[in-house]
Amino acid sequence: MRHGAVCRWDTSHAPCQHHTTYGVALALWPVVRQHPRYYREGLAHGRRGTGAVLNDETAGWIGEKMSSTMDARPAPLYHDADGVLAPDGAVRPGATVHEDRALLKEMYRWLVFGRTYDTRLRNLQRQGRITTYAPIAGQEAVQVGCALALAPDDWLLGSYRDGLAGTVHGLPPEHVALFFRGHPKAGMTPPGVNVLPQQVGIAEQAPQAVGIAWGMKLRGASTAVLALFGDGATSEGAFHEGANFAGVFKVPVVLVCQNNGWAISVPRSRQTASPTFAQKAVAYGFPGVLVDGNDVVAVYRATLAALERAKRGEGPTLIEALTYRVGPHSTSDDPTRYRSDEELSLWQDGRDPVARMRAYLEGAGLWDDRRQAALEEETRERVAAAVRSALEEPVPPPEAMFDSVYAVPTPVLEKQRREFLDGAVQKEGDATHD
Ligand SMILES: Cc1ncc(C[n+]2csc(CCOP(=O)(O)OP(=O)(O)O)c2C)c(N)n1
Ligand SMILES: [Mg+2]
Repeated sequence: MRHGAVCRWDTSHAPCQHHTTYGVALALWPVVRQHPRYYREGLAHGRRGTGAVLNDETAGWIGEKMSSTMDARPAPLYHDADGVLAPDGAVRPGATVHEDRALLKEMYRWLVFGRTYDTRLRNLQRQGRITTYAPIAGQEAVQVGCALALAPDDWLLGSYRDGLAGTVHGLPPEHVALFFRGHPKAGMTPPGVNVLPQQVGIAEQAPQAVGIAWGMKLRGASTAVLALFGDGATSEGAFHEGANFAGVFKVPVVLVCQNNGWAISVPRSRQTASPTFAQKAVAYGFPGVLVDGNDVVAVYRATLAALERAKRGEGPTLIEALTYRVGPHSTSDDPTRYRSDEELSLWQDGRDPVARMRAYLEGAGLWDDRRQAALEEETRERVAAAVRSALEEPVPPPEAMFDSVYAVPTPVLEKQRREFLDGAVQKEGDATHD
């Protein structure tokens, strides 16, 4: 493991025993595959444990298959991305920051915007002015790093928690508040903004993104698609269907799994037995990359590399961004019932992505208190304007739910609209009669 890269098992980010073991296993592989006896013994060992059971015939068959496919395999598909910024904002040993200063400051501005808007939206829900809310705090670096790597013509798909990424990619910020207000205008993305509406169904973004990317490929476009989803989404069929199609048709898509440790109250350890989510890509025949999701520069680089690869026609990439949701799953959740204060403090106090970037910028002489005060003032105004716009948007009549479903409404939809309106008239009549 290269120095500074992220390790899923060792949170200190130092070279760790797991990687050493992994390395030894890989080094021994040529020996093992030439000696079917080792293979069988290994399988017998597996049988004594809780692993899957294979008979000897199958084992021999797998041995032959593996030998031929291993020889043809060019390079390992899974790797850890190099980290750039340590949690204290220092540049990791061996790393350099070569990004443009303006871009680095833009990253920080968006991180601060994300944190400020998030706090405001949580408060609005508490005041009963929006219906529900899924906080982003702790995950800002993934969303900002990914979205800034996109070209304006690329497409972005995200979940209920990915409004910040959408905003960075051009969605007017009031759309996020409108979404959590349950307002249909949230789904009406302005023309020219390549962001699909936020959605609650988990993992659905994967096959949708793959479909869009496939269309781009068929048209010979030089654009790509990025889909954001959570660790829990990888247990849905839609994730696997999307990933499989992406690999088979080699489409220009980047699938980004925000591993924030939890799927509501289900911990990562109950979501998968795989050591990483990133390595699931290997089974689908494309690269998987694990990146420190709280290091905005590392996320930006890993995403940019994956997008460039997609645009060169080399196919999809799965990125696992290791991060943490410091708030509740949603405003109806109480995380103190399923996770410890120690775990929260480890991430909230020790690995905050916003503080990390500020510390880096200050250390590099690119930021100071005066700039911070000006940014906070400007951000407060931007957030206030977005909230005002979202809350002032008039509530449409209920039958508006039939509008904008299709460009040309289908006969079934028209029938439903008529029935709904007749029912509404009927109810009014009943009420008058009473
Ligand atoms: C298809 C589908 N199944 C179940 C749910 C219920 N659900 C809502 S959020 C959630 C957990 C998602 O966890 P994860 O993918 O890790 O995303 P996170 O909320 O952590 O960002 C589930 C199961 C849903 N919204 N959609
Ligand atoms: Mg999650």
